[in-house]
Parts: sequence; structure tokens; C-alpha cells
Amino acid sequence: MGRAIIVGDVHGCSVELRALLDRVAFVKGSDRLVMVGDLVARGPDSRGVLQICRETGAIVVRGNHEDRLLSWHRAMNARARGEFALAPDLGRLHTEIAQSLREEDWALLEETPVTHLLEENRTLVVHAGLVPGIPIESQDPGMMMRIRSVGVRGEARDHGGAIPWGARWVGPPHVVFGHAASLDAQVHPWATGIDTGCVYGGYLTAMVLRDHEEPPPVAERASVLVSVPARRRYFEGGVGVGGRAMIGEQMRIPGPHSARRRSNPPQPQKTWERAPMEVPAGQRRAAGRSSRG
Ligand SMILES: [Mn+2]
Repeated sequence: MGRAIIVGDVHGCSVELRALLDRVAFVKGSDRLVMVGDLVARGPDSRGVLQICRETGAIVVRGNHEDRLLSWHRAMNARARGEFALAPDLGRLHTEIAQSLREEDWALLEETPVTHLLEENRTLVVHAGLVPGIPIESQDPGMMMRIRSVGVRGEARDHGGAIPWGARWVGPPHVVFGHAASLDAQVHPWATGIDTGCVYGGYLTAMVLRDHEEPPPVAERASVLVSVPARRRYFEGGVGVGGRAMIGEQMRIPGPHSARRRSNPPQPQKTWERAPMEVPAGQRRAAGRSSRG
């Protein structure tokens, strides 16, 4: 068996996804490619990302954006059969995506599981996370696509909340997740968050594990993370700080790097001002430095 390559939230950034697959030298038929979900929406090329997933034979874990589109699609199908069905209000962006998707795209989305276990790596992939203290088989699928944090009594929160859920998760398995965008990967003893905000002008990040390799301890976690920078900012939104503060949330827990991050937010850059798909050494703490080609 080859490597396990787990890719963070792509959000329609097909150019960056191809660059990342080049960077890690993805080998079809040998490497196992797993996407953490939220392939679509906000970025420029949702359908292109789905096409890459078909080409590469990727396993796609369902994100909240896929889940929303699927709820709408199922309701539309039910109505087409003359049944009553409540459809979620998709809003303009998601309506445009829904109308652009073809049957093969919907088929891919319908097949997505909420979790995928990489048994040999003792690693579970889920879009948002798990509620600490609850067995995996008893977790709520909806929450697994939306949790960000836990409150002081350990209750699951999809916004607000004091503590990133991953900080409280005790494996095995190690859990790799997306959903909570921040410029640095979220690195916890038993969990790693790899949504580094590509669509917001951050990075697209993968965890690359060798055959039977488990994610290494916190101090060495960066050695299995590989990133490529976004070509530009495609969607206005904040990227959180130090893996703690999250997009659209009031929660702000100052970390050691938060002041620097906050005073130097990622600026949208013109493509030609940016080094082509390379992260300068030492620019970032977690993602971007790697010993894995
Ligand atoms: Mn998400």
C-alpha cells in the first residue's frame, strides 16, 4: 500500500488542489487520497474540484456544504415525484452551484460518508470533528459536520464555545478534520485540523502519512503536513488565529502568535507577486514546512 494523503477544505480551489497533488507527487492507484469535505462553494471552480476527485479516485468525506446541497437535491427530487418536501434555502451562491452540477457530480456527493477510517494509519477522517467522551458509533452525523468547539461542560458547539473540540479528544484513533479555518494547522495530541483557509487566501494543506504510519507527536506533527499557498483570496472572510479563533465567530483566545497574526492579516496578493506554489522556509510554523515531497 502507498501513502495516505488527507486534504483539507478545498472550497472550489481546483488550481491549488492540482498544485498540492503535484507537490506531494500523488500516485494514482498507490496512494490513498482522502478529502475532508467542503470541496465546493465560495471558491471559483467547484465542479473542477469534483472532477479531480473522480480522476484521482479520491475518497470524499461529507462536509456541511455538501450536506446542504444534498438536502436541497433530495427535496427537489421528491418534489419532482409529486411528494411534499421541505427544501433548505440555498442562498445565491449555493443555488448557482446546485444549478451547475451534473448527474455525475450529484452521484459523487450522494456517495460521501460522514467519516472514513484509515485503519492502517489508525486515523479517522471527519469534516468538522467529534464530541469528546462519546463513542464514535454514537456520534451525531450532523454535528460531525459542524462541531467547532466544546463548552465548559463538554457540550458540542458549532459556534462560540471555549475549547476547540480537538484539544479534548483522546484517541486512538487520531482524528484529522477540516471546517475550522485558521492559517496554522490545529495541532492537538490526538487530532489535527488541516483547514488552512485556502479560499480565504490562506493555504491548502495535506497530511501525508507513509504506509502504516500514524500521525507523529505534536512536536513533530509539522513534518507530515504539506501546504501550497492560495493564488489569491477568493472569498471575503476572516481566517482565525492560531487554530483557535474561527471564521464568523466572536471567540478569540489569544495565543502566543495571535498578536503577530492579527496585526499582519494575510493580504490579497496578485498572482504574479507570489512565489509559484512555494512556501518560503520558516514563513509558517506548521503547514508549509515538510520533509515529504
Ligand atoms: Mn465546513
